Amino acid sequence: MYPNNLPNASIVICFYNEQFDTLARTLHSVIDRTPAHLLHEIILVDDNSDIEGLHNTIALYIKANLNGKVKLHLTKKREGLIRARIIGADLASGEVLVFLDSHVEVNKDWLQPMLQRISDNSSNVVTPIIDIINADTFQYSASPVFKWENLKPGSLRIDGDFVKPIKSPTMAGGLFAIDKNYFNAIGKYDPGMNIWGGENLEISFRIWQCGGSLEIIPCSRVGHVFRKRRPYSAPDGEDTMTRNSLRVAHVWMDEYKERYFKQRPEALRTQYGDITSRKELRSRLGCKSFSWYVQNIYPELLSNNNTVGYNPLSKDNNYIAHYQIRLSNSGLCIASEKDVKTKGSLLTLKTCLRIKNQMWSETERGEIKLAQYLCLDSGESFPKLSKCHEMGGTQEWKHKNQNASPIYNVAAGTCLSAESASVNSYINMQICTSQSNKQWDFVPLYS
Ligand code: UD2
Ligand code: MN
Repeated sequence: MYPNNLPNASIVICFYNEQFDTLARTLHSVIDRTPAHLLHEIILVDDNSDIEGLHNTIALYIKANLNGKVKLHLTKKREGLIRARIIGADLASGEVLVFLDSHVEVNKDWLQPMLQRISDNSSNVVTPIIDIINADTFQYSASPVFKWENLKPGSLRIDGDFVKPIKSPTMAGGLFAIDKNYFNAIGKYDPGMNIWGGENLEISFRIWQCGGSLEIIPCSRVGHVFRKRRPYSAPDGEDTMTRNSLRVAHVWMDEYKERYFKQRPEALRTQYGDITSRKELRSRLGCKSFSWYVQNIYPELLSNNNTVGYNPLSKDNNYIAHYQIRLSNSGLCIASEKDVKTKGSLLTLKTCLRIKNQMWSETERGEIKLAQYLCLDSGESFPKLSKCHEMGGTQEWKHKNQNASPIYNVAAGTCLSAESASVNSYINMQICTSQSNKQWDFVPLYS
């Protein structure tokens, strides 16, 4: 049950070359599933799409079918999603801004629980749970990834716990709601960021360090099409993820930025533009340090043997389990294609046998090692065996410790998947779903 007097919302949707039907699905779902008195307007920002005729098609469609609620704006030049969102926000006149990607489907009662948290406190910034729309079939399914959030033990005890807001150190970036005045007061977005990437961390750090809070609202769910690759690049080929990340690091991360450079030494030579006005913003708002953020908002990062604070020189292996990894409802297990000591070896399915190249050991920090030697690493799209770097990320895995569990990689955000349920078929990394080729059993060894 939600109060009647919730603030109204301007929904800001930016797009560049979005497929027409996909965009129409986004718009119709918002109109169908948002109570009319809460939907102040939808602001659709066309970021100078260059698909012939697309803008016109959309303009005509809106005029014929959605007139009144949807306002279409065309940017003068390609701005990138960050500046396009600022443009959309500046055009908005509702009390709350809700940002959405252009390929989503909002679910039932998606907006009210977010508005309620914002009306409780205007510095609460909130996100829905992001469900999955399959990029091949466009079918909607519940997010399995959400289950992997690191919740404190005991935080899900009674039914009511499942609907409470969950504080989150960062957001994915695409889908969130924020009080409009608060958005303006904390400095919108960094307009020096180009095209795509990094703005989600920038706004997350800024919200926390400057006195707000960021939370996931489990009762609000929005499906998003996760694509296998990004279908566009920057017009001049710039690596905007690196540029934008550098701006985040230099403005918000204090001495912790050195850790970024340690991972990405080549970034020291990348241009990132002028950051004076963002540094001024930070001091004007009197924001806290990044070490305050790490210690108070994401202490798990320090205690988890994770990249920050973890001593990479320690070689002690605390094994917590030894098992074979069997594809559920099959007699096939994950094995290295080559010898267990061959770095870079890919993985395939073999008939389950208790032999060295099917014997996996899991460590306390979530690594899965073959024959207690090389680590299972998510790789680019094919997982492989790599030298253990003890830094988490691509070598940190999560699963449910029960049969038919997905095996999720923390850095990749995807799950182990068999190309097919047959001998010699390769293991790859895919978006986590409940399909049978992504369900694994842990068959204990030595028990
Ligand atoms: C994620 C976010 C996305 C953004 C991005 C990091 C989710 C679900 N998505 O990647 O919102 O935070 O991380 O930057 O959390 N667009 C433009 N102009 C451009 C490029 C993109 O308007 O130059 C639009 C695009 O059509 C889409 C939105 O911006 O509606 C986000 O882009 P995306 O879907 O390619 O990003 P995604 O989901 O891979
Ligand atoms: Mn997207």
